[in-house]
Amino acid sequence: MTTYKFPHDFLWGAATAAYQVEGAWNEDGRGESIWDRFSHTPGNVSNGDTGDIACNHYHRWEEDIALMRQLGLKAYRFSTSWSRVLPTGRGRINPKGLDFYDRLVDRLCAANIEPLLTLYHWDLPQALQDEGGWDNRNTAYAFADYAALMVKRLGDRVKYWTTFNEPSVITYIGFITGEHAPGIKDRRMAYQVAHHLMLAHGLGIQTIRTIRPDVNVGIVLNLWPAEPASDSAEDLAAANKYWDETETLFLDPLFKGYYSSAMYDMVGKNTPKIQDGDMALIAQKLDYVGINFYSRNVFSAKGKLEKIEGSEYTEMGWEVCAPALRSMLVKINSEYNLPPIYITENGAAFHDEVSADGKVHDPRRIDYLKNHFIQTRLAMLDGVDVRGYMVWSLMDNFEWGHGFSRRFGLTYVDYDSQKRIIKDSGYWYMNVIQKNEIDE
Ligand code: IFM
Repeated sequence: MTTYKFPHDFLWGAATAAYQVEGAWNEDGRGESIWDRFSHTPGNVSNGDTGDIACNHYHRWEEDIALMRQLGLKAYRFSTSWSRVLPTGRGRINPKGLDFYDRLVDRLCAANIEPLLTLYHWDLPQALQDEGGWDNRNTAYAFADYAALMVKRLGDRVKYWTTFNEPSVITYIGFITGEHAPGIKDRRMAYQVAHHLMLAHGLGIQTIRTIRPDVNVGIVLNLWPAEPASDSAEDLAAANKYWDETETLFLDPLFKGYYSSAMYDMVGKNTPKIQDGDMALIAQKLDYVGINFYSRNVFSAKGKLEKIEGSEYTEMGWEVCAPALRSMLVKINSEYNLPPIYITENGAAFHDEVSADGKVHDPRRIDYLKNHFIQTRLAMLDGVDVRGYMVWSLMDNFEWGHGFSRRFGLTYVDYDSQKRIIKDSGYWYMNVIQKNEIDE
């Protein structure tokens, strides 16, 4: 048996996002977001589900912090809803919205749980979308003002500030496939949005640092390594081409200060408008980078493989391949000059149900997490500076276009009664955190 020990200060935690858990979509002065508008439009979300109530975390936050304590979490990654604190995106402040996050942060600190705050997890105020949303450069400046508001209020207690969660999902799924809010299919707009997200990140970092130079600032990227189906040079070239055209879209500007030539070649006439000074803003030094990892893509010279013979797949249709996490961490660590890394999301959707014994037995999720923890530890031994791990997710929640049909939680949520039941994986994770090691 091998035992994998983690550093004593390794930050074990779990993550959620505002629209996926909060509910209370129109309570206490919250404004409409693009996800409210999108999910309320028939046909956009499976089963007509919406985040109107979700996990009702807005009302059950105390119970949820008690749950985090029970799990022994050292950290909690969550996002704030822009339209809850600034109902129309800028200008008029909603004090009740700010109070909600203030109480949440206070109680997390009292419970000795480190709050990791993300400012933007996809829920743009609808009022800003009506002015062009992320296609409009002004939205980046509105984001910086929102960041200022939040850091002034919470910066004395929140030490980790993330600007954006997964800019690539916003770009590709919000603006190319249109499967996420705002549901647009426009390649020109997508790449302009990508650049404005980067600009907003840069402005946000600058603003946060000016107000609170003592906090840590970063961004969260989701990366899907592209791996070749065989040792052939053709397959390798296909995998590398895909990686260069898609996965480096944000890594390059953030950590090299420029967009790659592969990106320009691919984007062609849809190249975004970039103003003088933008790239320097975008490439400011960060205190950390968050990596979200779920799966990999495999390529042959003929294109992306739909199924890998012999592989296990999650309910999302994503291949389970933990070693790809280690090799990807090693790759980006050698290709970029990165700050410390946090795994800010990792987890799996499997079919879960409450058994006759009242428990939720999810051995596949335990295996998934265990193997990914081990691969992360191996990457650390290879020299990658990983400081913490946030499991996605603390509890089952609204999985965007899939509604409530996909369960990622360490905790099962019965959406009718809102009862939370810690799954076997939650108890297993509790033990990992306590021992700070894993046996294989
Ligand atoms: O639920 C999402 C999360 O909001 C962002 N990262 C991926 C998760 C699973 O799809």
